[in-house]
Amino acid sequence: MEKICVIGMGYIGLPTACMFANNGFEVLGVDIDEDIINKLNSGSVHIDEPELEPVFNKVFNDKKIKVSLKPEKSDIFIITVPTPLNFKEADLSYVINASKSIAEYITQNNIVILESTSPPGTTEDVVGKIIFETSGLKPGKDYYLAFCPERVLPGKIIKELVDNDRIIGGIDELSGLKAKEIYSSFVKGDIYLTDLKTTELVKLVENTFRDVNLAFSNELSLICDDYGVDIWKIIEMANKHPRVNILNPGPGVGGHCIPIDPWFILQNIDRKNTLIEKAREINDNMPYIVVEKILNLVKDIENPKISIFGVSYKENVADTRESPALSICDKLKNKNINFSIYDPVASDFKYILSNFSDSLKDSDLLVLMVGHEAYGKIDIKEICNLMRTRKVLDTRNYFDKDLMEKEKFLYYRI
Ligand code: SAJ
Repeated sequence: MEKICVIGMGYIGLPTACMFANNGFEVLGVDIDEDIINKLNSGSVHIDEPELEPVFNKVFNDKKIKVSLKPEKSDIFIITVPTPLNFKEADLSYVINASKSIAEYITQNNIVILESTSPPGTTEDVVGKIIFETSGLKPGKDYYLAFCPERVLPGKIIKELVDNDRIIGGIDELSGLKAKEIYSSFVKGDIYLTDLKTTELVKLVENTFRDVNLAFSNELSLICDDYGVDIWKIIEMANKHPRVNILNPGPGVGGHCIPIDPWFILQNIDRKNTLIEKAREINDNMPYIVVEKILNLVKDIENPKISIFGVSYKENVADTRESPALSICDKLKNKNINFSIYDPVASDFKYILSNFSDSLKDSDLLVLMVGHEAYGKIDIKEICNLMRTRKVLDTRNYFDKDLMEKEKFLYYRI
C-alpha cells in the first residue's frame, strides 16, 4: 500500500487526507499545532465541516490514518498549508517551512504535490528549490513535482472533493500523470492536466473572477441607492436574461480565499490601475458603507443599541476569517456604539456572542449581516416585543420586506 504524507491538517488537508485514507492509501497527517494533533488523536476533529468527523472516525479507527507532528519517509507528499496575505502579497512562510520539513525525507521517484493556493511559480521556485537545496534531487528528473489546487466550497467540502473537476499541473508530463493517478483514487470529476504555472494561475483566476463579479454587484447596490431603485429587483429582472448572472451584494467579501487570491495574481507583475485591484477596493469599502448606513439609521436615537445577526464570513459556516462583520464591529466599537451579536453558527469571534433575546432586548436597529439557516423560523412578533425601536437593516435580503413592514418595522436593505 502506498504511503501519503499530508502536511497541514486544516480545512483542506484533513478532509483530503481522509479521502486518500478511505481510498486505498496509508496516510500520515502532519501538523505543527500540538493541540490539533492531540485532538485528532483523541478521535475528534477541530474543523466545523459537515460529514468530516464520521469520515475521519472511520479511517482513524481502521488505522488507515495516523497523525503526527513530524513527517516520515513516504511515497507521496502533499502540502496543504495556509498561504495568508501579508499586505497585498502571499505569506509563503508556511509553504517554505512545510517544504523544509519534508525535504530530508524525499527520495528517488517520490511524488511531491503542492495544493496550497500560491502565486504563479511557487511550486517550482519555492518547493522544488528547497527540496533541491536539501537533497540535490531535481524535480521531473529524480522525483515528480505537481500543483493540484482544490475548489471546494466550505460547508460542502467532502462532497465537492469527490464531485468537482480538478486541474493538475506537472513540472513535466509524467509528474502530472502521476498526480492524476493518485487523485483518481477518489475524484469522480474530470481531472485536466496542464503545466504548473497555468494551473497556479487558474486557481487564482477562478476566485478573482468571483471577486470582480461581487464588486460589480456591490457597486451596483450603491448606484441603485443613487437612483432610489431596489437593487434586488434590478438583479432579479436582469438575471432573467439567459446569459446574465449578477451575484448578490452584501456587507463585504470575506473568507480566506476570495479577498486574498486576487493579490497573488498582481504581486509578481508590474501592472497598475487594474480592474482586479479596483474590485478589491470596492469590496473592502462595503463595511464602511454599512457602518455609515447604521449610524444614519440611529442618528436621532440617544445611546442606541444595535443587534447584529451573523458574524461568520458567509451563511451556514462557522468561519469568521476576513469576515466583513469583524471590521463593522471594530468600527462601531471605535465610535462607542453599543452592539450585541447573535450568531448560532460562528466560532471564535473577537467579540462576545449573545443569544437571540439578549441581542435584541431594547435594541434600536437589527442588522442582518449573515443569513444562517440555523436562525430557524424567526418570530417577527418576538422581535417586536424585544426591540425598543423597530428598525432593520438587511444586508442580505434575508427578511420578507412586506412582512416586516406589516409589523410596522422601518425596513431598509443594502
Ligand atoms: N458573497 C456575496 N454575495 C454572493 C456570494 C458571496 O456577498 O452572491 C460573499 C460571501 O458572503 C463571502 C464571500 O463573498 O463573504 C466569499 O464567499 P463565496 O461563497 O463566494 O466563496 P468561498 O470563499 O466560500 O469559496 C470560494 C469558492 N470559489 C469560487 O466560487 C470561485 C470555492 O469554490 C473555492 O474553493 C474557495 O473560494 C477557495 O477555497 O478558494
